[in-house]
Amino acid sequence: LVITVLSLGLGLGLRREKHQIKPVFLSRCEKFSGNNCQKIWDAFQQAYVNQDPCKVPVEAYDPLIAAAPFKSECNRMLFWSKTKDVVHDFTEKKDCFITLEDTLLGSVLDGLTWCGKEGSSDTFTTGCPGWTDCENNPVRSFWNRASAAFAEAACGAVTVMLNGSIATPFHPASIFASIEVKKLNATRAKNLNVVLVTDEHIVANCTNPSLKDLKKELDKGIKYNCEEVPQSQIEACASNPMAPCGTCW
Ligand code: AVW
Repeated sequence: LVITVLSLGLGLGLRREKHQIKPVFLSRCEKFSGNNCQKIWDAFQQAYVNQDPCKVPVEAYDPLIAAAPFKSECNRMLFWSKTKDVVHDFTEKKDCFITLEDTLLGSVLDGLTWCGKEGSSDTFTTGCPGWTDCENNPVRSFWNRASAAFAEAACGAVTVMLNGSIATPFHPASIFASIEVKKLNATRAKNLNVVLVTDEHIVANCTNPSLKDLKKELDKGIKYNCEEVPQSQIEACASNPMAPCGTCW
């Protein structure tokens, strides 16, 4: 029994050690120079630590966004919805566009799960609410807040990659539709270029009704454009180091 309890305790201790979020946060953060990563970690933690993990509002992350604001990269900002893999394959290989996940906060927290607990100053990475378990969970509130700030910073020509293999490429429940489009401001953003990514099974083209809704929802003054582009063409361009950014589609 003593051995069982000991090894169980050790096992739990090791498992806890393995899932520590702070070293991951700091090492990812340090890859971006010129930032006080400890200060950014503190601003991150204060959003959810010692809170009920279903009661973390988006505003809880305001100090974090203030500690690591998004730069306006005119003509280079890329949004996406249901195209995560093709988009990040492209941005990893070619230095043409910046997605939220290429920024400091986005890359530091991409793929991570975290939450706090009332009466504790710890950060937990297991037993946290899932995306749809409750609306105001720490992970979902972060992505909603970060997406809003990223879209507010958008300027010049803005690009979004949408999925032409699904019936509703511009889905009202998506972060892109429910948050980002609403934050695009015509004084900064001049164009929205939709790249509708298609494969062999084209379900939606640029005449899709949901894209009419997208056009309607845009701030007056933002010019709308839509182009259907095969995924194979995007992948080929990503893999060709000689192809200039403007020639992929
Ligand atoms: P998405 P969005 N359960 O491909 O427009 C778990 O639909 O929403 O694109 N995770 C979820 C759920 C869910 N129901 N819904 C969304 N997510 C998470 C930030 C999950 O991590 C960038 F700037 C999924 O991979 C893009 O322009 C991700 O949200 C925009 O938001 C994307 O869902 C993409 O969001």
